[in-house]
Amino acid sequence: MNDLPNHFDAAHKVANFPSIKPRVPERRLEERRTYRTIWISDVHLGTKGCNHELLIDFLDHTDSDTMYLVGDIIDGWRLKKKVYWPPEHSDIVWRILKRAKRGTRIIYIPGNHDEMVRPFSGMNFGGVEIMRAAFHDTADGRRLMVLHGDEFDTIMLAHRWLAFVGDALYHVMMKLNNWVAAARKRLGLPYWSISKAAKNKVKNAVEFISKYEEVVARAAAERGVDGVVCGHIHTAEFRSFEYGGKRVEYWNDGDWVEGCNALVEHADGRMEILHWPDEVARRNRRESDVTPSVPEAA
Ligand SMILES: [Mn+2]
Repeated sequence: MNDLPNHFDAAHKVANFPSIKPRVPERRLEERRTYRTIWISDVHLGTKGCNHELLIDFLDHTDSDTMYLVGDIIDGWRLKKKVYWPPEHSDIVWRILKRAKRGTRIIYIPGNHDEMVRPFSGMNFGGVEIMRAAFHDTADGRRLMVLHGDEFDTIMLAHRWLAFVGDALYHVMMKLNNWVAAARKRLGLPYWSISKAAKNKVKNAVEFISKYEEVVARAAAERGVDGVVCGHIHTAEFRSFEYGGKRVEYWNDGDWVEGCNALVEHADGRMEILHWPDEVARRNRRESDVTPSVPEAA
């Protein structure tokens, strides 16, 4: 437990917010895009899998009236085994608390990896409201149910074997993913997720995801809402279903381990899944476009 003081120090720093400064300095507020709502989930703070660099970049380039943290924000399962908490993870917590302080409504719906937060549902910590699930009304009048999504795991019993095989394989793949990402970065190549590419090729995984999406959408239809927003399966997606002549939308906000996605609602109620590595690549291209060309020597 020689890592404990370090961990304690992180908690102490968060408690002393905002007297402390983040290690990665915040960008100017004027540079941010504003949305009505932002949903993110499956950040897995406390694990090496968390892509904190891209998430800090995302948080520094966006703002919203409301922000939903749709579960698995902190990975309590991994932290129980081994304490891993780099300063950038505190920076993320700092940025979320700072948003709350600036007036963003923050709703934190714990998932299965941060289930230790679930008993605090109904409470408010430094402007962060903790809820078991929520209903969100879009600007154009749709009612969406927001939950993490592990609630449907028991219904997916037939696919349980996949979860067992998946977990072991997943950690091997994540280690490989970090290694490839670091190598690609050194070579100046854009971020690319090995596990995401592999997952797309595995037929069973595709079937599992497809079935999961149907189960969740059906549950939303049964509750009479217009749609559902969830996370959990690390696969950002939009699908439209029809049950008894009524349209039901399925939105998954993805994750910050593999895909690095966020779901956003624009001022008019239009929703969009952002794939942040693409947004960064686009921004870098724009920046290189505006760089004046060096005149050639005569
Ligand atoms: Mn989960």
